[in-house]
This record gives sequence, structure tokens and C-alpha cells, in this order.
Amino acid sequence: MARSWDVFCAVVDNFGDIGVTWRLARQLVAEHHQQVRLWVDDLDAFARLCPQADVRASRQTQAGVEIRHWEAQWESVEPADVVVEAFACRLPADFEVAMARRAVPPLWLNLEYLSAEGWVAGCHRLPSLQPNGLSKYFFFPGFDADTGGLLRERELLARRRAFQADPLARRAFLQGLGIDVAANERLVSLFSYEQPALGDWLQPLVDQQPPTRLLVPEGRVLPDLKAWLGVDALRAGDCVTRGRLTVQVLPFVSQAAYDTLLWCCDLNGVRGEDSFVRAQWASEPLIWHIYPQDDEAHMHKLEAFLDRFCVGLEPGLADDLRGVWRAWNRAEAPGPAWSALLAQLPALRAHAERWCVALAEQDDLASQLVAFAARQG
Ligand code: TRH
Repeated sequence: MARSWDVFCAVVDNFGDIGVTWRLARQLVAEHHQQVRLWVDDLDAFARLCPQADVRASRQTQAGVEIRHWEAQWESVEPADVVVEAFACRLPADFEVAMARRAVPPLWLNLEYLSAEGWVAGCHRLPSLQPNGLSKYFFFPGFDADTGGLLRERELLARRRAFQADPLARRAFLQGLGIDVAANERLVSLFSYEQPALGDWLQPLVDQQPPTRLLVPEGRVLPDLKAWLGVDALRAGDCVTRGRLTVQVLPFVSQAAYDTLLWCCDLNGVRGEDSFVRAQWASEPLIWHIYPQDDEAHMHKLEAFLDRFCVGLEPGLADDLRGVWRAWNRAEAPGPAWSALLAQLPALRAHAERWCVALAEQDDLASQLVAFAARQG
């Protein structure tokens, strides 16, 4: 059944909030034929992911999704059948009043942040009574059958596998980004937060075989990279070589192109939530820079994910992986685990594919949201 949806996104910082909601909104339209309005408070952030967007338009349609700037006259907005508040962003007060006034009240969902922790399954889909008299349901993405799953488009894995089996397509895609890879070169992408220890991670690559090409989309890690390279400026298109390591700065590309970049690399440094999930669908080795939180809460989340991910991994490799991920997130030098891990990329790749296949057995997040809405009437 075609329902109407209001998806609310407040951009706190970075691109994760808009990255997830924009992807979800597109999938609800394309695969489930829902009618979706995406309310965004920061159109500049949206335009980084959707370059054809008009940053001045209060209303526009992109990929079948009605994009609305979050500055409406709320009295005149009739709430949709389903209201999704992403990442606990507060809805406009007048809109909450209108929701309660609706003849059939909307299904109200709080789409939560991703976590691999065990408590998530117990909280998934729990209702909570709100001051306007409606219940709001917590909807948790996650890594097992008791959670809401992960965003995954229907044909994603088939498209990814076809691409990875086609060296010409890979070469053409990389050339389109100005990347000329040598035959024996190892490709590594790096999308991370600030990393003060970056030099300790890059130095071993200067002397190591095979040569490495590090692809870095413009963003928060560039000052650390610039400092280590000892250059005055770094911008998209720049290429700097130190020994066997070539660093190439890329422009920030569309979500679809970023996916394809992940599919091309032998190792992906990813961060936050959405790029982290996309790297798992890419089925290549990854290192996760988790979004830092107060009181080291993020380190518990990191361990919870590692506990799941390392099942079935050869114990020595699992130790190296844990050591590398912990050191990266604590901004420490990696120690010998880093070179050991790089030497085992083929084994890690095989494990990443097994992990990806197992994850794909659960229903994807958009399908689960649609099914939940159907069950609630
Ligand atoms: O930008 P992030 O750090 O977002 C974070 C997290 O979501 C975090 O949990 C949240 O609390 C915080 O925001 C507010 O990382 P993330 O989640 O990977 O989002 C980045 C998005 O940008 C993702 O959709 C992929 C996209 N992207 C592109 O479209 N093109 C690019 O070139 C790159 C590098 C990323």
C-alpha cells in the first residue's frame, strides 16, 4: 500500500544524518512506491550528497523524493501517514500538535543510531507515550534478526559483484576520478575524522611493497595529512608521492560514486554510520573510525561490533584487526599489527564477503519500516 511519509533530518554535524535519511527516502520511493517528503534543515549539506539540488529552494523534487527545507509554516502542513524522526531530532511543536489532530494519527517512529550492542534488540520497536497523546516507536537499525536491519537496496550486491568482476569498468570509473592505478598498486580509501597519529600509519607504507595509492576525499583528515606530507596546501586533484606511497586527494563525490569507490579499493577507511555500512556491502577489508562520544561510549560500540565481526576469523588475524581498529580510534601508533594486517588482506577480504552474505540474510531497513507501518494499520 502506498503510504505518505514525512522524514525529518536535522544535520547535527558531518554527513551521516542526511546520508542515511536521503538514502532511506530514495529507497522508500524507488522500491516501495511510497510518497516521501524529506525535511532537511541544512540544504548545503544535502547538496554535497546530491549536487543537482537547489540550495535555495524551499521545496524541490529529487529522485522522486519531495525535499522540503525545514522552515515551513507548520500550521498549513498536514502530517503524513508515517512520521520518521531521524536520530531523535525534535519535531516542530506545531507539527506535533497537528499529528495529534489528524483523523487517523500518524505512525510516529524515532529512527535511532546504529549500534551492534546487545541491548538494541530489546529496545527495538518499543513504544513511548508522548505529551501529545501519541506513541512514538523506537526503530533501531542493527546487525541481527531482532533489529531493524541495515539500509540495502534490492540490487546492491548484484551490482557490486558485477562491477568487481569487470576490470574495465573499474579502470574506467577510476579514470573518471583522475585515478591512474598501476597494475601492482594497492588501493586504499580514507574517509575519517581528524587523525593526529596519521603519520605513524602512513610511514610504514613509504617503504612497503606493494606500492600503495591512498585516496582521500576532501574532508576533516586533510590537515593531518598536510602536516605529515609537509605541504602548504592540499586540495582535490593533488597527488603527492613519498617513496612507495602516493597520496591522492579526491573531490567529495555523490553517494553512488562513493559506493563504487569503496568497491574498487583493497582497504577502506570509513567512519560514522553510513560509509561504515556501505563498506560492509562493498565486501572489502575495512577500518572503522567511529563517531567519538563522551565517556568513551563509542569504544563500547566499537567492541560490540568487533565481537560480532570477528566470529569465524582466524584468531591471529582477529587479534591484529582488533589491535588496528582500537589504535586507530585512540589515535595511537598502530604497532606491528598494522603491517601484519596489510599482509593478510586476501584473508580479510574472504571474511568480509562471508560477513556481507550473512548480513544480507536479514531484511533491509526500508523493507522493515514499510512492513512495520503495514502491521500498525
Ligand atoms: O559524516 P559522518 O561522520 O556522519 C556522522 C555519523 O553518522 C555519526 O553517527 C553521526 O552521529 C554524525 O554524523 C552526526 O559519516 P557517515 O555516517 O559515513 O556519513 C557520510 C556520508 O557521506 C555517507 O552517506 C557517504 C557520503 N559520502 C559521499 O556521498 N561522498 C563522498 O565523497 C564521501 C567521502 C562520503
